[in-house]
Amino acid sequence: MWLLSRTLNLGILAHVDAGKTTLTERLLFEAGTIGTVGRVDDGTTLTDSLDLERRRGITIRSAVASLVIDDVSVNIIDTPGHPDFIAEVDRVLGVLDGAVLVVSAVEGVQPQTRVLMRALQRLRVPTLIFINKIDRSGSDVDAVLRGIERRLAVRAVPLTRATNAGTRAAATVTPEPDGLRTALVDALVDDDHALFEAYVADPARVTPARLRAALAVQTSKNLVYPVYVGSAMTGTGTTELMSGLVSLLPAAERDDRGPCAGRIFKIERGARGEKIAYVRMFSGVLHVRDRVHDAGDKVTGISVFENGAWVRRGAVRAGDIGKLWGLAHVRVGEPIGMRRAGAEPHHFAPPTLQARIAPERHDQHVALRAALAQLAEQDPLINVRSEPSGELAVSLYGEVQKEIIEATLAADYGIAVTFRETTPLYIERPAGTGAAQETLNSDTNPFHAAIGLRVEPAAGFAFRLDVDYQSVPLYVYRNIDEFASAVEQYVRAALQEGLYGWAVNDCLVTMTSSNYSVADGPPSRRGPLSTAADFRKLTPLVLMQALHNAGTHVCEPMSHVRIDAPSTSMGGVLGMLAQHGAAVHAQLIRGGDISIEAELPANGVPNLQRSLPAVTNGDGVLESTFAGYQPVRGEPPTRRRTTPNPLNRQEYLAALTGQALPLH
Ligand SMILES: Nc1nc2c(ncn2[C@@H]2O[C@H](COP(=O)(O)OP(=O)(O)OP(=O)(O)O)[C@@H](O)[C@H]2O)c(=O)[nH]1
Ligand SMILES: [Mg+2]
Repeated sequence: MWLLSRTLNLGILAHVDAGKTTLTERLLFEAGTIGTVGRVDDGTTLTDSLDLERRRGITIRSAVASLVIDDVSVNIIDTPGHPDFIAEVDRVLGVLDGAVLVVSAVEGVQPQTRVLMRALQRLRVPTLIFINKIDRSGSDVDAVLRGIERRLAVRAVPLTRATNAGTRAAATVTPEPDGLRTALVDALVDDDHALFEAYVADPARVTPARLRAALAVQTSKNLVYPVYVGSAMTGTGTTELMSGLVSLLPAAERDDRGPCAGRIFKIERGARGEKIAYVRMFSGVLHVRDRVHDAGDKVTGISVFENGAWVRRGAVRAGDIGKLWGLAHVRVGEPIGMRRAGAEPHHFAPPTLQARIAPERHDQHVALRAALAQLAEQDPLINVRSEPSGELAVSLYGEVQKEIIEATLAADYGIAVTFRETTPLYIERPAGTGAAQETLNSDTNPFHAAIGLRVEPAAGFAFRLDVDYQSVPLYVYRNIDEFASAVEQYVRAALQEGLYGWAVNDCLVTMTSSNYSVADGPPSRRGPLSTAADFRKLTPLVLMQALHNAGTHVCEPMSHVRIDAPSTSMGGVLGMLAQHGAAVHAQLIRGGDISIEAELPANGVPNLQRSLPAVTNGDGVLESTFAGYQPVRGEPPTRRRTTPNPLNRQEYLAALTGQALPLH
């Protein structure tokens, strides 16, 4: 029924094994969507539905389910926690109204928890925190609360507490009203002056309802983080969490007005191999038979949630999540309907590794290429590259992702593959500032366009136009903004392969001059007319020259690792780290355990992961997070280009025209 007036698109996020899938299952059960509670350990949960997920007991792809709480339809997106699958979380972030960040009462705040919290804050997603597994021995809710305040650096307000934590009898209780009231006032007055004044004037007049309303407002602004405790396994504490979901997070009112706009956040293949795209609608209504994609694809079918179950319908409207059939060309992350600013930018660090991949059977090379293209469509960060040698290379986050790709290719496509060596995915950064330009009708410039570009170091990529509209061919581009975004696209494409063959990041590119020719009349009398192709082809030539003048540093991805292990294995762990050239930053000994933090080149992490069980008797745990890029020492590694190098003008021009082209 659409009759429910509000929808909440809710993400469940956490580090690996915190209990996201178990919590999702529990919420679905409590709300009556499912009649029995499945278990991750038995491979029977609703959201871990892939074969591989059930066999391995981990979540690989995000999955959507739905439940109804009061008058709110809650679409729950259960995400994977393993850092290798962060790309799945990335795509989901942009479609959320709110989130639950799960923290284990035993393991506490992990590096991945911090990565996720930072992303939620950046995107301003209102978030509740659920401290899970209070029934497990070793759980320490107070320590976890301190960890949340200190390591997540957020203002947390516990709304429930645990008794008998660490035992099967663990239960969630609500704090006594006066204590809760004081805690709420403490947490809220800093950002609510009216509340502060009312409280000072007469504490008794600040009602629980007023505090609750203030809490909802500040939660929706990411000023405070309500904390619930409980156990997804036994179900204690989940009812309180459910009431928090609908009272503290901002569910969207249904509103069909406005232009049709949504975003694709997941793609899967149906039973017959057909493509199914998951959309979250932001405004308007999308109907069956609407044409929504540049390629002219038409929506042929739509499913939406009604009372927790998928049903076929003729339309999906603002606030809702829908499954769409018929969009053969759509990719994850793309907008639907009204043009937004193109694909969404990524929220997490890029993959840092690449591996060559080859089919075991020689005759499956083409099939492998097609299969990888299909996987890349579901997972844009897989990024398949055809090496000049004809081999295929995929970018990767880590070993687990590699195993999953291998298993998926075998199970779904019948292709057995081997991965060749895993190597770092280096990047290049400009070493300084460099500029270059081409003028019209010069000996070196065969195109009917003229541009000047400057490249300089920056944090992230940016493009700027520093020319006025008179130097832009406005008969080709509708306005100067369209010109700017076209040139930016040419620049981005050219930066995929820098001086050493690696992608160039962290630079500001400025267009410093531009000119065009017309058949008769100013600015040039020497025609012929400039076309978009002239600008497109000239840009790489000028850009690479500017980059050459700037010079680049090849940089390697670094990882920050934390290893927790029994203290008896300290010597072994330190030795292993030294062997991998890791710089140890911190060592902590607590009870019989050690915790060591270190930094090393990212491509050493899979090796560490492999050696860890041996040096820790199988008791070591390693977590790694991306720690930025550092210039490599010594001879910079190179990667062979897949496109002709514009710095070699003859070759570049020859490739463009398909024949050797003499310069004037
Ligand atoms: N004792 C106890 N075990 C739990 C609880 N919640 C989850 N578990 C167990 O912890 C393990 C991981 O649970 P999952 O629900 O798969 O965790 P997850 O966060 O979804 O894991 P990934 O999706 O792989 O990141 C499983 O063995 C669960 O049975 C809990 O509240 N108490
Ligand atoms: Mg899971």
